[in-house]
Amino acid sequence: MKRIHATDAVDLEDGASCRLAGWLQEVKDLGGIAFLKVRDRSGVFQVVVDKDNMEKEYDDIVEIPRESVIVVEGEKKETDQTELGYEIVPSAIKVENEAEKPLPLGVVDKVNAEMGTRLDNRFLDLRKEEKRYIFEIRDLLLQGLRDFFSKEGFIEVNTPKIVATGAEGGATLFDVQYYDNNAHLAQSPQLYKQMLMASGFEKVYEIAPAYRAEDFDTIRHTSEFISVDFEMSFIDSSDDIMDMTSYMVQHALRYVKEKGSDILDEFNVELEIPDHPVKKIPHEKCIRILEDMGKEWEDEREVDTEGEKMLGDYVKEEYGTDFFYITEFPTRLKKSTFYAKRKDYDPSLTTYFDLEYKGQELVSGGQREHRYDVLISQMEENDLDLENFESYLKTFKYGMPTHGGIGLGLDRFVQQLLDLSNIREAILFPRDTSRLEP
Ligand code: AMO
Repeated sequence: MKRIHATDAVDLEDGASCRLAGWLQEVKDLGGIAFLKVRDRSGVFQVVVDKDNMEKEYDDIVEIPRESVIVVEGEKKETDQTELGYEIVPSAIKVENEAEKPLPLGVVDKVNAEMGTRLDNRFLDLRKEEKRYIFEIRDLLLQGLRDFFSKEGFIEVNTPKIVATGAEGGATLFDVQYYDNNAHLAQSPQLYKQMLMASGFEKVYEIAPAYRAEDFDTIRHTSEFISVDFEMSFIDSSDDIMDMTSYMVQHALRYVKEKGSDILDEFNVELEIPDHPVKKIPHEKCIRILEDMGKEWEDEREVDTEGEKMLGDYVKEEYGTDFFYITEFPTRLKKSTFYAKRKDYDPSLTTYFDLEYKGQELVSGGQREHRYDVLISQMEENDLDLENFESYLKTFKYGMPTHGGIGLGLDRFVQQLLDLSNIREAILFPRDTSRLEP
């Protein structure tokens, strides 16, 4: 007999034979009769074991440890005593894999274990329904993003993750021993996306891991994250990139709202789909707003983590939205890397922007400098060794269109969308300064 899910058995006729399987969540032994609660991906079903019918097996059945995998064959019996409206009267119960005792982490216990313990035993932690819901939303978000890119004519690409040079500065590069050479893990597909613009792909996107050797632990950084990147050519200005970014976020969130409303209800969050156009505030204006709000600067006048939070609150209050762009990042800031195109009318400003969501940076991007000579002088200004960028620079010498793009942190997107307290909640097996296992 083919195994069916707990929720599928709801549609069977009273008395029908069936075969179900799952994890033994709870055993209630009342002496002559025992109730087993068994969980599969769809829900929890109840099995009633009567000692009169299963005399030989009864004592062993009530001793099966919690979280063991069991297979139950029997008859469906309708009842109003269970959530699914039926229970199973078994003819056979087979233990497929017995769980050791004690469990390193409770699955249905009310007590909240520490995050470290949970992550050490992540496979058990993920058996909890509320944890799996996070990854169901993440799945929908990915589907929504891919749906958008495909409809907009973007080609999905895969660029190398073992690379010779970094796009985001040397400080956060992981080293890799690559045969006789020293290589790195890619911090961003940035340089490759740009090279593909010289190849005439015009619109590309990539959803892949990015690596940063962040030397601190925060609730919004990990050493490995999923970066959603796009790049497009023949743009007139960074406004084209911001428009595309807003449409992407709108489409993905609409998709999640449509397909995942049941799961969203479990999180008690109000899902905002941003209106177009999304509010844009130049960096310099952000600084003035923050000063009016009483912020003091430690050194550089820059929107830092605290500033982002304050601006998020300000925009929410003034404009009733969780989304806004910080635009025109000044050239002086570290964030404005060598490839950023500067404003024609004022080279002290770049065309770079961040999209902020609930007081935290979600997206970073802008128009790139596509003119070879200007790019070289910006790299020299940044003290970069041009030799390390030879294969990148070559692509600017034989016909490079105007172009730009963005990187969006998928894990952060899930975190902010579901109001999760820590980015690690949105990652199956997170990597950080102190975690390489599991
Ligand atoms: P940036 O470095 O700002 O830009 O990264 C883009 C987005 O990726 C997410 N992110 C992270 N998420 C989790 N842990 C981290 N350590 C981490 N670092 C970044 C953030 C961030 O907004 N090359 C540019 C993109 C481009 O211009 O195309 C880049 O990588 O959500």
